[in-house]
Amino acid sequence: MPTPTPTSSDASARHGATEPGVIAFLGREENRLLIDGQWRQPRSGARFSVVNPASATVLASVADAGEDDVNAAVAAARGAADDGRWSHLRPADRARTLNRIADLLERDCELLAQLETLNNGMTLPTTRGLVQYAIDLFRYYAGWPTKIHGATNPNEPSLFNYTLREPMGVVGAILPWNGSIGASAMKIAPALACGNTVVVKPAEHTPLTVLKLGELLLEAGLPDGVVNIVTGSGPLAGQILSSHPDVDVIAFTGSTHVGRQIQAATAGTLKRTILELGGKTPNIIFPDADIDKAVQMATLGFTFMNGQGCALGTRIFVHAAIHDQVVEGIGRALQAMRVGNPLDPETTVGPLGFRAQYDRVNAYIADGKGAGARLAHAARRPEGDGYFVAPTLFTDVTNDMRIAREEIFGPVAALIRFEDEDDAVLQGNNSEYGLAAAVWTRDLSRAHRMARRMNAGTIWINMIASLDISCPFGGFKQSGIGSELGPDSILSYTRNKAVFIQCDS
Ligand code: TAP
Repeated sequence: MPTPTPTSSDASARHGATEPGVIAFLGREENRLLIDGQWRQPRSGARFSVVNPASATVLASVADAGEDDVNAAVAAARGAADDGRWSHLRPADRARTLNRIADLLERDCELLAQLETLNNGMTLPTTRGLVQYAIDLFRYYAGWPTKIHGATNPNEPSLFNYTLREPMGVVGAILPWNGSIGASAMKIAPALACGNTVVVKPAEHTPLTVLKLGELLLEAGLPDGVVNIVTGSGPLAGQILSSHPDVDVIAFTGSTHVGRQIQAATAGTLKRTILELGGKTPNIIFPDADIDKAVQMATLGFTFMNGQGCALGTRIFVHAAIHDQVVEGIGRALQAMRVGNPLDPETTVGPLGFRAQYDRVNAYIADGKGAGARLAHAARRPEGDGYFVAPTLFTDVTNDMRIAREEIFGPVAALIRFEDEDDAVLQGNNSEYGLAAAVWTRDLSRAHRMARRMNAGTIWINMIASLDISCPFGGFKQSGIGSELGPDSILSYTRNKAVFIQCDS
C-alpha cells in the first residue's frame, strides 16, 4: 500500500468528483477553523492531510488545531452562551434558523453525499441516507424550541414554586469518523434547539462534510460563535475540549476505549458527559424465522456502511437446525456483492475509512483464522490501492474468541451456534457491550420474551440496524452512558432550575 501522495490542482478530477460544489471544495488550497463566525488559520500554522480511502491519495489539507485554537473556540462559544445571543432569541426564531439549516442541507444534499463518500468510502446511497438523516434531525429538533418548558409544582399557598428548563451552556461535541454529517447533526441540532452553543471536533480522518456544514450554518444566519469547528487530533484537541473548565457538556460518540479516556478527562471539572460507544450486536436467528429474509438482512446487517456501524450485527447466532442453510445463504449473498469504488453505482461495499482501520480489520481476520474459526465465505476484493477489505464470514466461532468479543469495525461477522432460547440469551448477552440486539422469529411470545431478556439499549425484532430520530438511542453496559435522539437529547442538553417565591411577604 503506497503512502498517500500530495494533493494537486486537478484533485477533484483525480477523485472522480462530479458535483460542482465538491470540485470547488477540493480545489481549495486549505481548510480553516471556524471560530467566532470567522474561518481562521490555526495559530501554529500546522496542517494535516485528509485521504480518499478508495484511492489512498490525499483529498484535502485541513487545519490542525492546537491548544490556543481550542481555547479560542471555547472562549467564543462561552461568550455566545453568556450574552444570550442565541438562547435569548424567541424560540420561534431559533426554530426558523434550524429549519433554514435543514433547507440548505436539502439544497446541497448531493454535494454533501459525494463529499462524504470521497472522505469516508461509503457508497453514495449510504451517504445520501446520512445527509437525509441530518436533514430530518434539524427538522425534528426545529420543532422543539417552542415546546421546552418547566413546570409549576403544587406547594404551600404562600409559595409559588416552578422550574425553568435552561440550556446547559457550552457543548463540546466529539465525533467519530463513520458518518460525520449524521453524527454532527445528531449533536448540533438538539444542542442548538435547547439554546446552547457548541464546539465541534470532527474525527481527524473525516472532517470535510462538517466543515461544509459550518459554511451552511453561517449562511443560515446562525450568530457568530454559536457553533465553532476545530479540526485536529483527538489526543490533543479532543482532550483539551474534554477537560476544559468552560465546557459544560461533552457529547462524545466513538470507541469504548476512548470513551473511558473522555470520562477521566471530564471528571476533573465534573461536567455532564454523554457517551455513545462501541457495540458487538448479537443477531439471533431462530428456526421459526423467515430464513430468507433473515439471511438477506443478516448479510446487510454486517456489511452496511462497509461494516463500520456501531450497532451492526457482527455476532450472528444461529440455531443448530438451520446452521448450514444460513451459512450457505450468507455465502451466496457475499458472492453477489460488488466491493469497489464507492462512487460507482454498481458498488455495494466500499473501502474502510483509513489505513489504520484497514490494518486493524485485517489483523482481526488473521486472528480469527489463528484462533481456529473457519473462514466460510468472503466477497471478492478489487485490485488497487484503496483500503478494501472483502466482507468476510467466519463460522465455527465460539463466543470467547477475540473476533466474537472485540469490536472489529469492519465487514467481518462471527457466526456462532446456539441450542435453545436460554442458550441464545446467555451467549448473546455475554459481552461487555450492550448497544443493540436483533432477533428473528415468527413466534410472537418469543419475540416479546427476547425483547425483555436481551441486555441492550435497542432491540430489533425481524429487522436490524434501524434508528429513528424520535426514538432514544443509547448503549447499556460499556456501550455508553446516556442516550440521544428524541426527547432524550432535549433532557441531555438542558438543566432544570427550581425557583421558590414567597408570596405573602
Ligand atoms: P474513536 O477512535 O474513539 O474516536 C472518536 C473521536 O474521539 C474522534 O474524533 C477522535 O479524534 C477523538 N479522540 C481520540 N482520542 C481522544 C482523546 N484522548 N480525547 C478526546 N477525544 C479523542 O472512534 P472512531 O474510530 O472515530 O469511531 C468508531 C467508534 O465509534 C466505534 O467504536 C463505534 O462503535 C463508535 N460509534 C458509536 C456510535 C454510537 S451512537 N454508539 C455511533 C458511531 C460510532 P481523532 O480521530 O481525530 O483522533
